Amino acid sequence: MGDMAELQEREQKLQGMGTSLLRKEDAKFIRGQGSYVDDIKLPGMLFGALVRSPYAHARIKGIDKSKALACPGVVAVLTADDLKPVNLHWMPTLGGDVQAVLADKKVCFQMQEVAMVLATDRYTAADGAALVEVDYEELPAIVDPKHSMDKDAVVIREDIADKTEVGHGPRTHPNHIFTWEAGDKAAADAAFAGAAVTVREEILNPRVHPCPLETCGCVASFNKATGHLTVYMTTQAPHLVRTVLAMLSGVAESKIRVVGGDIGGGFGNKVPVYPGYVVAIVASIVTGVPVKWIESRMENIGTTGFARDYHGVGELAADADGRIKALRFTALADHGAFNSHVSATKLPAGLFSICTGSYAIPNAYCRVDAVYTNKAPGGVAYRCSLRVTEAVYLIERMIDVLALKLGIDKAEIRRRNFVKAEQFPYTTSLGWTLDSGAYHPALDKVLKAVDYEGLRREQAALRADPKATTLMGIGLATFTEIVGAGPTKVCDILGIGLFDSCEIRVHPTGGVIARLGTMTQGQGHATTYAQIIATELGLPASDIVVEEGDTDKAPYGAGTWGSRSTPVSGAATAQAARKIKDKARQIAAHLLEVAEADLEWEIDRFKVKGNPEQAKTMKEICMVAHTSNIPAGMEQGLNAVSYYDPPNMTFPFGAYLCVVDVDRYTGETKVRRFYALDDCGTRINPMVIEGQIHGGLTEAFAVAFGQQIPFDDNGNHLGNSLMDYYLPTSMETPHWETDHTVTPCPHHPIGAKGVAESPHVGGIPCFSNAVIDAFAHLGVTHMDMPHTAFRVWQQCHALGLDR
Ligand code: MCN
Ligand code: CUM
Repeated sequence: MGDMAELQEREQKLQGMGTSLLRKEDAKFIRGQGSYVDDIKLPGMLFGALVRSPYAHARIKGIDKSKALACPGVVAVLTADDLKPVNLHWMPTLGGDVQAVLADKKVCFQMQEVAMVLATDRYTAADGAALVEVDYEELPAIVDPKHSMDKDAVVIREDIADKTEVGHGPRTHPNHIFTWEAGDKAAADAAFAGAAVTVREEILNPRVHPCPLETCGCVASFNKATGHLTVYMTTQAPHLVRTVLAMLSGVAESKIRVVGGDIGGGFGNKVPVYPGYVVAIVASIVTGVPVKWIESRMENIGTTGFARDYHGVGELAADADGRIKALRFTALADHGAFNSHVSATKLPAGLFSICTGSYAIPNAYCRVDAVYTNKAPGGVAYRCSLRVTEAVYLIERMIDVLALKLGIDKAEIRRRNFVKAEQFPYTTSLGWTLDSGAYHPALDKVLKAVDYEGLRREQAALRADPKATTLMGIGLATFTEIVGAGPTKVCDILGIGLFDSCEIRVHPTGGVIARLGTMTQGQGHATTYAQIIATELGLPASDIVVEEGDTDKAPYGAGTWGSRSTPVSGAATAQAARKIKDKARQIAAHLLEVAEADLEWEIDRFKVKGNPEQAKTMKEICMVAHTSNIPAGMEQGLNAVSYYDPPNMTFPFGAYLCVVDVDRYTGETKVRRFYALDDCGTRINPMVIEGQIHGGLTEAFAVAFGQQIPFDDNGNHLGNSLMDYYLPTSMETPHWETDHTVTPCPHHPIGAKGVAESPHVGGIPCFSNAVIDAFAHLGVTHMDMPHTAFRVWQQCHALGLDR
């Protein structure tokens, strides 16, 4: 017993994987000691403010800078003409397109960047921006993507009008970006033709915006004497940005340093390279002094990476007992005026092809047409795993529609179609190999926890009661995610494979510093990567420092998005630690004068098998590794680096259930209960996971019940301030109940899958399904998000429920 207690104590000291270690980074955040980009103040720094277009589509006939330049404190006004000599008026996007840095002859969306005013302080820069006079000639705007490819549609992108493709295959119209197809159309059509039942529904994912608390910004500092460029910026992918900047500016990549610093939320918004960054950099190169540019809230919501705007039609074919035979999906994707969102070269529709979900669907076909409109660019951002939100929304909505048509219970129809445990690894009809899963036990655990049968009985009783003032809805979502981009043979951006990295240095006294290619924005990486190393190396997490985001220090990686940090850099971390452990084992064998095979690892030390008194702790080995007492020919030190190219994506999954009460007179909805079971394989830090689930569910709640970016017919943005755009506070946010199962990832060194986006991806259809389920007995099969009180009331009113 004494031994057990001692082992436990040693294990506990490490605070390794599986423990809810409090977040190491929070000590500074809760004391207000974080350092965000706007906290950076460099001597002689100028401030940039952007002049933006009031029109969604217009020609620029002239720009008069004189009044702005006359304003005391204004130093310069930059326009596209000023960027032309350095060839920086256009830039490549992470989606294979080009984007105007400052509008060149015309603007293509409202609030597009037209000029930057540089001044000695932020207020003067804003005053100067108001004084720049731009002569516009307004053009008709295309707002509805359904009209982008009309015969007589106005050409939005004259710069590429003649191009037969923009990065992703042939174009059929000047406003067409690409067509992406997956699956076997003929086989799917045949399955539909022979099916006992088919269902069809228009499925819209409205345009939304992640709206992180900190807006985007940068401080660019070019040193004319050394030729070095340093950019402090809000970025989720500092290394990719550095590469883009090198391509753009011609400055050697070794002389460019991108520093991420602390980031107040990214949620996908901070992946792209925005014009504001580039103009600030040019301004610093030209003036030789540092230049700061920070977005306002309205600029952030109005111009930076939005999400979704997917206008789809879903169809399922099934036999009479609800076994799905085929899935078809076609969508029109509104990408705005430039195809600027991050997308792997071979995956222009992201990972949409995960849309077969958790189900064994033998035939599937999808087609997505992406088009330009006169709206801000973007499309993929917002805790989405790259179009997985749209995919999961499609399948989880459609399976409910099918259940309704057949009169089968919504849990039962899922159970009948799940990929079974013994079928893994399971290759879907759209080509992904789901590595592992245990869908039936997850769903059953949830149904039992909430007493599903009891809830359905309560619902039936309420429906039978003519005096009932509320409608009760029960929503389910049993989703499968795809995260961890990704295998470099499948995924690259601008030709760079999406591997990721970790470098570990162990110091003589056992302190460790680890540097990674990813970039935390609030996910808790300083804590969780340390926990992986703690368990792997037997050194306490408290003494392990994690550094990300400074490209001069960290090894190359593609950054933090698509929940890829754990699947890719988490694996690199374990691999690097294992290289160090291998060397430590050699040293231990040398010290103990035994063969390596005679050693066994125990928590924090190597012991001689059968002679447990003989042992060397990792701490002891750390010191010895820096002396002459190491095996002949071995080099000193305990350092390693790993570049990890994952063999496959990881496929976390979950079973969510939501109970919602709808007031039939006002359309107000109240989430009575939300139960979320997630399976992300091995859990590194249960508390951090819980935090991620709470955050993701809250964002799902926001999307399902209130967020949308509307435009009028002229392309005027109708909701880019927090007066209009819905951000739920603790008052509106429901209580979250969380649960888990653990199905380790078979191809990941520690068995972990990503988790951060699951709650968003799975949460949205769960809420929608709950709201629509409240009306299911009245023949309602679908309602579009967001389910605001007004919209839900309209449904009640149409059914005569409010009388
Ligand atoms: N984790 C764990 N065990 C696992 C999986 C994850 O303990 N099996 C922990 C990780 O160690 C990490 C966190 O959970 O601390 C999230 O890990 P992961 O799922 O790998 O996702 P990333 O770290 O790559 O985060 C990216 C993801 C994305 S794409 C968006 S969008 C989003 C999200 O993270 N943006 C966020 N969550 C966010 N949370 C905060 N606070 N701020 C954002 O901007
Ligand atoms: Cu799709 S939002 Mo996240 O992947 O940065």
